[in-house]
Amino acid sequence: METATQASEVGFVQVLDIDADQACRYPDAYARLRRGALQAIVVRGVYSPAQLAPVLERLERHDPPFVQTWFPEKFRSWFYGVNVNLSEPGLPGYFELEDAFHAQLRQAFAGAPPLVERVSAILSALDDGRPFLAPPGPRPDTRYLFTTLRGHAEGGYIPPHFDNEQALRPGFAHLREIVEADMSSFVLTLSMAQAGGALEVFDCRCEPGDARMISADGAERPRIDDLASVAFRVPAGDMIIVDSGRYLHRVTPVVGASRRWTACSFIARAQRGDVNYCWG
Ligand SMILES: O=C(O)CCC(=O)C(=O)O
Repeated sequence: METATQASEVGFVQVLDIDADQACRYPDAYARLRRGALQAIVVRGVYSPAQLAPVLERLERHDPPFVQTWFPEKFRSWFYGVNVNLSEPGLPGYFELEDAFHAQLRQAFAGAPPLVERVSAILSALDDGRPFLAPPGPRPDTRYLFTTLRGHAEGGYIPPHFDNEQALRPGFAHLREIVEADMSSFVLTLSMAQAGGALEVFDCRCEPGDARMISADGAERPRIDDLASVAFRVPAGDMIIVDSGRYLHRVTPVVGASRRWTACSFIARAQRGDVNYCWG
């Protein structure tokens, strides 16, 4: 097992930067993220550029025909799949999409290791072998989408937020009953923007309960102007796992015509059972 000295400090952020094929040498990495000894883990070479080239070509053609949903219009970004955060209460129609979505994800990655298996195996190695699974849905034989794919067009961005804020969203009612309050996330870059499109993490941390208060109507949001920050531009094929529940973060505007494509999921421990849940 490696020790905390493997992490390096980037600004205020402690980052563990490793190769995907070395993940099993860091079985306590996720535990360190949870207890605040790390803020980010960068995993290199989850996919090679050669593996991603045909995937990207397909995503640009919208092939296979994933269900497409949108961020608020001004963010100039969309999902292949459905984001729980932005969904209606009760997630109408959501669970009916699950089979097709996961089958299409396999099709999109044909010729490369399937995304769910590849990413969950790496995450699991970083958490002492604990599984990372799509959460069970509210009805028998239903399941959440393990992830969503996201496209960000020129000018696309995501404003500053804490992922723990989403626990208050209407679509989160069922997840709130089955996951712990604190979330993290992974972002696997499928293609980078020419410039911008960075995941910028601010030196502003709050506990899950406080993030919920910040999200409440009329509450004052943190001002980013005076905050130190670290911007991660993660190359295609690499993945960042980040304490996005407790740290304020945003995606900076995409510059140039090349789209930023990612797979991104939120992660939390299950309230029951020694497993982690990932959903898009
Ligand atoms: O795409 C990223 O780098 C981060 C995404 C994010 O912050 C979110 O979806 O909440």
